[in-house]
Amino acid sequence: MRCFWDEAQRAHAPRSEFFNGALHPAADVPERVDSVLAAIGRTEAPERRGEAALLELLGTGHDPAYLDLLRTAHDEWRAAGRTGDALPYAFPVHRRPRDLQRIDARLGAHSFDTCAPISGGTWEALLAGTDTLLSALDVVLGGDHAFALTRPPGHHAGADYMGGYSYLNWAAIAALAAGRRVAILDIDYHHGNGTQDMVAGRDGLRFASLHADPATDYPFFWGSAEESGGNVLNLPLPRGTAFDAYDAALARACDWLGEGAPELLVLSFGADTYEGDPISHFAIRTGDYARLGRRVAAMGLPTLVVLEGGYAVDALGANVAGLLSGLD
Ligand code: SP5
Ligand code: ZN
Repeated sequence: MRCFWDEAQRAHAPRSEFFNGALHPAADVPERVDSVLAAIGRTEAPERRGEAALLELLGTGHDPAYLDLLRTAHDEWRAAGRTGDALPYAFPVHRRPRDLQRIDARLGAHSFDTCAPISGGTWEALLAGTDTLLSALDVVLGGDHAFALTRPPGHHAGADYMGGYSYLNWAAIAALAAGRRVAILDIDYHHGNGTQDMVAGRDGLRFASLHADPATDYPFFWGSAEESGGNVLNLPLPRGTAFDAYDAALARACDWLGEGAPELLVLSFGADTYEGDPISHFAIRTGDYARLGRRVAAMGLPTLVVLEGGYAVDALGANVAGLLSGLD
């Protein structure tokens, strides 16, 4: 399978995230990429499209004011006398007015948590990630499978908000840019809230997600079974879910997506379903990922795989390579 990755994506390197009342070392570390690269072998650098072209394309899914914040936030953070990563701490929960100038207000207005820090190189990495995504999408539009090594992840980001290590929603951007009937299947441990928000109600797109029950797990406010309907299917699973129950739910999701007669599949793949993941609670084993890949391949669709989570760094490469091997 053709795999795309741009070294400039390494420029995103935040140090910490805030949850459970404390700062923790960031779980989305750059070493995740090294683990994947070592396991999948050859990658291709994407074509560089330039900031103006990328901004125009991103603007079809994301709000221009939000993109402007991503572009300028770290400079403004420094101009405000801060050091380290930009992180919000105050949030307009009832959608208070947004024509705000202060960097803390802008960050809070476009975030739903304190887990998407912006480092000095975040914007550069996001542009490179967009190039990576688009080059992989081109391959899939030509009828083959492709893997976009998207780091940082994307599925928690909505049209105008970041959160959960996610800034740009790779799956939604690809689905919108494809201009075809697209099935989006999200098999990260966490619900793909941003993807759901960006594609719900859109003709020609279907979104199905397998994830930990939001009654017990992040992102809490999205992803219940009751939130299914129209072009959205949510299949929450209990903590401790292992291969057999997971695969049964996956089969159901694939069948439902197939009913939309999709022309291609976007797979939001997170390996944080792995039994050894440090922040998650499913029990998928390394050897299971190829079987999951085969289940997805049975849909018979050209497939774009984008990477979401997966924080057991040592096993991440084998888990990703396993999934990709099942698709081929
Ligand atoms: C893309 C992705 O997988 N994002 C996940 C973001 C989850 N961040 C929330 C952190 C809270 C984790 N709670 C960990 C408990 C550790 N024992
Ligand atoms: Zn996740």
